[in-house]
Amino acid sequence: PESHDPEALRERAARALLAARDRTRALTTCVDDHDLTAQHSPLMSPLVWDLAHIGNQEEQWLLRAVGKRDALRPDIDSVYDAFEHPRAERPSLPLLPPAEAHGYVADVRSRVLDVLESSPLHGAPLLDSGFAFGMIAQHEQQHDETMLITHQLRRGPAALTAPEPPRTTDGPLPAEVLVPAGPFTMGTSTEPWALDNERPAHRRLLPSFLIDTTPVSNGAYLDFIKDGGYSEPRWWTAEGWDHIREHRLHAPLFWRQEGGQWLRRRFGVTEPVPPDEPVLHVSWYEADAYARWAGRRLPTEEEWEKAARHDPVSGRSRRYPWGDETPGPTHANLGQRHLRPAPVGSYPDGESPLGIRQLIGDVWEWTASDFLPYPGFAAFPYREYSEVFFGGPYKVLRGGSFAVDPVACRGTFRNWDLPVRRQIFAGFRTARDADPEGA
Ligand code: AVJ
Ligand code: FE
Repeated sequence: PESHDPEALRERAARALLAARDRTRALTTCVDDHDLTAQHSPLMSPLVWDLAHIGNQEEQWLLRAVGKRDALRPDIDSVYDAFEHPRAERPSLPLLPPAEAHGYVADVRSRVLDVLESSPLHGAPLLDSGFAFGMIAQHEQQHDETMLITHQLRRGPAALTAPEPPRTTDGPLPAEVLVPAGPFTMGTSTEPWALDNERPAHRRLLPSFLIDTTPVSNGAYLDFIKDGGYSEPRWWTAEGWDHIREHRLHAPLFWRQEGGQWLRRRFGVTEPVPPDEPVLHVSWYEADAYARWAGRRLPTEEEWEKAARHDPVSGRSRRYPWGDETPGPTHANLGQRHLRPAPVGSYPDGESPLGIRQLIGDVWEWTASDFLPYPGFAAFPYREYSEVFFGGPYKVLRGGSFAVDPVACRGTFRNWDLPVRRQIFAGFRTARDADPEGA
C-alpha cells in the first residue's frame, strides 16, 4: 500500500513529524511554566523533560546518525537519557527551562527538515522507506501519550478539552465471537515503519477460542466491584492480591464513591462513571482478576493479533481489523481527537471480518502474555527500545488508546508495562477456550 517514490516518502515523513509536533505543542502550551516544570506524579517526568527529550532523540537519530551533522547540544544527552535517570529524579536534573526547551526542539526540527530534503531513503536499514524519520515521529507521539497521562494525573482545573466521541453504536451485538482454529501470520517483515519487536513475520497455530466483541465496560466492571471482587482472594493471583491489599485498592484509578454513586476524575472534571464506556485505568492484576471472576481469562497476545488481523477468507494477515487502509475517523478512536474512549460497540466501520470491535483505539488492552521477542528478533536500531525489556516483569498491551496517533498504531504494534500500572490508558477484553466439540 505504501509508495516507494522518494518524494512521496519524504512527504509522508514530513507530515508525520509535523503532526507529532502539533500534538507536542498543544500539550506543552496549554499550561504555564510552573505546570511544565512541576512533577505532577512521581510516576511521570515533568512535561518539560518529555519536551526536550523528544528533541534530543530527534537530534541523536536524525541530525547525527542519519544527517551526519555536528551535534547541537551533546552536553544535554545525559540529562535526557531515560536509562540514566528514573522518572522520579528528573525534576532535580538541570533541565532546559520551558522557553529554551521549546527553542531547542524547534531548532533541531528545522535542521532535520533540511536533512530530510537531501537524505537518500534507501541503501541502509535506518534509511529504507524513511524508517528513522518514522521511528522518530512514533517516538514523539509515544511521548505525547505519556504527556497526556501526566495531564490526567495533574490536579486542578482542566487544561485540555476535546469534543465527545461520536455515538456510533448500532444495536445489540453478540457478547463474544468464535475465532476458528488454524494458523495465522503474526508480526510483520514488510510494514516499513514497524519497530523491531513487531518483526519478523512468522506463522502461529492457535486452537479455536472465543473473544469478547468489545472491551469490558465500566458497567460490567462495576458488577465485579459490587460482587465483592476486591475482597475475594480467589479471583486474584497471589501477587495481585498482595498488591491490592498493600495499596488498599478497591476500584480503578481516578474513581471514588460518593453517596452511593461512583464518580471519576477525567482531565480536571469529575463526572459519574459512564456505564457503557470501556473501563480504563485498571492494572493487569485487576484485569486478570475480573476475567477469572467472569469465568474467563485474558486473551494471549497471539489470540489478540489473530482476532485483529487474520482474514478468514484470504488467510492473510492485514494491517488493521478493517483491512489495510490507514485509520480514519470512522474506523477507530485514535489521535487524541477525543479525550475518552467511545461507548462499547462503537465504530462499526472498524470491525474485524468476524465482527470484533474497537480492537484498535479507545483503550490499550492488557493481554495474558509476557513481553518476549519473536523467533528471529534482531534489536534495531538500539537495544534499549525493546530488547532490554524482554523477559522482565512486563505484560503486553495491544491495540492503542484514544491517546495514540495512527503513526504509532497498527495490528502488529506491541506495547508493554508493569502489571501494577494504572495511570496508562489501559482496559481489556476477555476470552475463553472453545469447547472441544463445539469448535
Ligand atoms: C513502548 C510505550 C513502553 O514510553 O516507555 C519512549 C516507548 N521508548 N521512549 C515508553 C518509548 C523510548 C515506551 N513504550
Ligand atoms: Fe523516549
